[in-house]
Amino acid sequence: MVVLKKTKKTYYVTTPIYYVNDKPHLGHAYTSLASDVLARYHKLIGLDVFFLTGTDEHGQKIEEAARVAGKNPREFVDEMSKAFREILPKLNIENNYFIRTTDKKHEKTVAEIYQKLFEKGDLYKGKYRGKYCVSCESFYTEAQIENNRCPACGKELRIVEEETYFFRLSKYQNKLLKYIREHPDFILPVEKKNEVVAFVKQGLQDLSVSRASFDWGVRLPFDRKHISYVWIDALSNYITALDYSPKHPGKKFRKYWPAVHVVGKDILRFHAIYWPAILFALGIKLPKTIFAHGWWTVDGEKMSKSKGNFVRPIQLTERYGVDALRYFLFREVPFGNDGDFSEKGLVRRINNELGNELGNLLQRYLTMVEKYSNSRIPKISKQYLKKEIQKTIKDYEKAFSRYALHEALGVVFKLLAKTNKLINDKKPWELAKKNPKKLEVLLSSVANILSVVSFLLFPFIPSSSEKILRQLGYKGKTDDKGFELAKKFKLVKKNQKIGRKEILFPRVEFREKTKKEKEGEILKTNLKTNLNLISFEDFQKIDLRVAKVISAERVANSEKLIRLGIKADRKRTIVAGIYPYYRPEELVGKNIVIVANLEPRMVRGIKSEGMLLAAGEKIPKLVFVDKNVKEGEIVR
Ligand code: ME8
Repeated sequence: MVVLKKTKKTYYVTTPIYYVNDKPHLGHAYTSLASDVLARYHKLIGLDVFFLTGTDEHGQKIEEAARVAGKNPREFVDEMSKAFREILPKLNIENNYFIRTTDKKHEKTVAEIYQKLFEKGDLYKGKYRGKYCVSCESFYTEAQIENNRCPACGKELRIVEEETYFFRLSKYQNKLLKYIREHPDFILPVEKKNEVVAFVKQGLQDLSVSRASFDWGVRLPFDRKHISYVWIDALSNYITALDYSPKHPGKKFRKYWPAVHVVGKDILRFHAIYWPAILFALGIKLPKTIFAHGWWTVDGEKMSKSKGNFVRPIQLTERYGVDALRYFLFREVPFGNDGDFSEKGLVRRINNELGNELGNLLQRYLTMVEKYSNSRIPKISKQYLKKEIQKTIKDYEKAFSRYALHEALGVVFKLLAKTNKLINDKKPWELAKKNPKKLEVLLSSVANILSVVSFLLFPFIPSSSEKILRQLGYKGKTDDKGFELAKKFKLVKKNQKIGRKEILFPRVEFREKTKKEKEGEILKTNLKTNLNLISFEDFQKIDLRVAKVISAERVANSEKLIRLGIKADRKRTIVAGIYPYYRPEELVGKNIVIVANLEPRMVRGIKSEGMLLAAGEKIPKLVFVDKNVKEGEIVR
């Protein structure tokens, strides 16, 4: 007889892979936590889940960040990627795999993917000149640009011209529009889908996907001068992590693909346009859903280095606990909307909802069982609030199917409010004297409610849910089988002895930071990053001098570098990243200021002796000095 093994349905959820030029902050944690909530929920309903996260480590931006940190790229990405990996267990995130784009296996498959696209005729060599955002690593058309700013991140755009391979994105425009029309759950939420559709309808330009001007990436097998750049490399992580290769899709890929991609709204376009087109070209099914969530600000402001207002999730979890943060993030803001983080709001929800509605209910209940029932839970077939419980489960599942995570939490807390009210209305202290049978029904009913609630809250606050179940005396697993038992009111056994009582969410106090403390924090962050204070003696060591520019030319194969021949105290060469802000010819004859006693550095094989003074983070403006000042003069 052939025994057929029942195979479970699968569910594959991914986070974006994060750039390693930054340390993990609240925004990164949010996406990863959302994916963890989805992964845990789907495990609870019996699916075989694969949950992927990781880091995006190639590209010019990373190469530059490594240089600024004074490290070689390999050393730099190893260190930074570790920070993203290590934060996961601290947030109680249970991913199945952590991918790095510098993994050998990934790099090999990316090269194979390029090869396949090339052979298919979907890559061709050309030249581009266009407006380019270094930060998002993409080009934009005039129709998309306002005030020379990147439509995705708002940064200043540069004009760039280079030999490149193009991917035939435009070829897939109509196919993509048709696909989106026919698959209503492909891009969510709906408003975001509409934005994508409008964008595609404006007309898609072919996509530049290689560079010949730097090294840190995957070399293209059919043209070794070129390096992959960078969205094909990054997006492919979702399939290379499943051992996909164009030649052998692999068992894991066949089992788990297609994915649900959870992303921030900033990168929806890449996922909902580039990625599907690449998948069309490779002959792979498109993702099941791409869900774009909103953006977190902090006390109404964008998180940024200059403000020093990055919220670091671990500082919060050390103070308030992991579950409190997990709960807050998904209760505070409808999933898909933008939100504003405030510590005050977090404290409020901990005390009012987690502490009062959930924690106190449990304590109150356990005390009743100790006092009236010898620490054992009676088991009665009659169930109070039965209909409400069943409706809660249904509404909760419906909410999850729409990614309405805040609603899923909302319906559970509504049931908790009803349970608190039930206890108040039934007055157990009176029942104990007058009607012990009814008291048993109440105690049995509330145990069942708490067991169901523990499972419903498990995706959000896993360790607290387990603590509740232990206190109810349940010793089994928090898995799909346990959930089934709870739904049938069978999880709590007759006369089950309750466990040791433990306060789940102790009250927390919020103290507004004083202005001085806030300033202190900003100073501390700045000191850690770049604004180190120096002594007057140290300042005197810096030799600032006026220099005359004698010659200027662009460095070959570089987007930014200009080689300057200057004369200060003596003649020397300085290489500076100031193209296209300055044209070489406009600099010749000008008087500038240089740091004359900086250690020489090799830049693209050129010995650079010194540094120019310039102001402005985004667009450098050189410090020019009156022509009458003689070169070599000391600046003080
Ligand atoms: O874009 N609010 O990486 P990245 C909410 N490597 N979410 C935020 C956030 C905020 N303030 N800040 C960041 C990249 N995020 C590419 C992705 S995927 C193939 C390549 C989250 O490090 C959000 O999920 O810039 C956003 O999409 C992601 O971090 C961007 O991470």
